[in-house]
Amino acid sequence: MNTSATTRYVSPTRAARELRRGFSLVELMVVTAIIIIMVSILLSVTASPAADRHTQMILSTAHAVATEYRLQTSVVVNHASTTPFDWSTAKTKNANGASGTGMLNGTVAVSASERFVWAVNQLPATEQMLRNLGTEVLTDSDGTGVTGEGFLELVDGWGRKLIYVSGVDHGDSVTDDDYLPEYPKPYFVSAGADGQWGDVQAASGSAALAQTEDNLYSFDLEGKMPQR
Ligand SMILES: [Ca+2]
Ligand SMILES: [Ca+2]
Repeated sequence: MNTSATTRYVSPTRAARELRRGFSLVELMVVTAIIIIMVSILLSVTASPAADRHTQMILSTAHAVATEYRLQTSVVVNHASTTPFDWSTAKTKNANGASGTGMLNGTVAVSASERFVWAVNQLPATEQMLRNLGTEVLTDSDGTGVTGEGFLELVDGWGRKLIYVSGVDHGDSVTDDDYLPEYPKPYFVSAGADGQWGDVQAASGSAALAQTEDNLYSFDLEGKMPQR
């Protein structure tokens, strides 16, 4: 189809003259500055999504591990108590021992996600699923005074520890409730790019609530939204 009938013909040399007349040095500098700003914005936007996508993959895998473990054992790892595992007995899989409510040798706190990893690592199938995430994701880089207390933890795409919860009821006494959405099933959460957990129950418009906005939750990947 010919669409050039209504287009005014401009010779190449005249077009070049008009182009040369059309742009002053100041205008070119402005255009260059705008391009530099746009490229820097693009780079800052694309840098985060890589970690974001990596975190979503980690959350998705962790959720699949929890599901597989539950299918094979009928056990949901409890984040808030010692049941169904007795932490007063020695833990030989990836730590020497633990006692009390998640305390290693009575002194080092073992987080809920570390208890989750310890539990699913007892099962070869789920241990392999976690191991496939790689040593940068399944790591033991926390601990007080020394690097690592002997329990592996899962970290997100920014290298920060994930939280595991087996279900949150804001009416109960779980102290982590302030930054965890109410959801009756197990889930994993990352603090997101800002590294801040925030407070899901904070007043609207508050800084604490805003910190929760980039948090990533494994239940969101299933298209399910919790009560907030
Ligand atoms: Ca650890
Ligand atoms: Ca956050």
